[in-house]
Amino acid sequence: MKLFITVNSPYARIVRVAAIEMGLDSRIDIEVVTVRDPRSVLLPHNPTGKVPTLRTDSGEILSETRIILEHLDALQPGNKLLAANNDLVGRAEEGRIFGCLDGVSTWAREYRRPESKRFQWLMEVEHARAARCFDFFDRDQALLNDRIRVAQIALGCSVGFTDAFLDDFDWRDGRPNLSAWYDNFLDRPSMRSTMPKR
Ligand SMILES: N[C@@H](CCC(=O)N[C@@H](CS)C(=O)NCC(=O)O)C(=O)O
Repeated sequence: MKLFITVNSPYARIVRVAAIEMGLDSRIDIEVVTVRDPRSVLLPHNPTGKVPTLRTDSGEILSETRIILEHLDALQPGNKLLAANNDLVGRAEEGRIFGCLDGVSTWAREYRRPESKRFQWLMEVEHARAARCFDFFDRDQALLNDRIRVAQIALGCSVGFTDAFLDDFDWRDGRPNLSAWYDNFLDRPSMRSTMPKR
């Protein structure tokens, strides 16, 4: 299999971390590509131009983090990392975390622009969304105390992305549980070996 990534994409990182935790990483070649680039080598494979993209062993091109995770989870014999269809509590958790990540990604995209070109209203909306979600996760003992699954991996990558790229958001402030959980989660080799690069 081949996984197309950018080194700082939190979505691609979720797939990379999950692949390591599933023991599938040795079966996956990683190719670093550019995005939002008309000459990106990804475009002939995937017209969306988005990472992560996975080329499967049978040559299918899969986009969207969750669809890629479903494929990988089906390939591995161990404990499944995605919540099962009938596990509504688990699916609700995953939905909240991916929704939060969509928000912090939007915020970071705006934050990368020169200050005079930032859309202030959008920055405020996304700041408020991230604060609400992080407060919620800080109180979610079931999430923070559970074994590693996709929800925990997505949370770790969302917090890691926030920590690396959203300097104006002191996400640890008032969130001791989430903060301690993240520091502990960061010790996993899968997280250490996929750190974003500023
Ligand atoms: N919904 C997608 C989001 C993936 C995504 O937005 N990836 C970003 C990088 S973090 C990307 O490829 N952006 C390039 C673009 O928007 O053209 C998923 O779940 O995989």
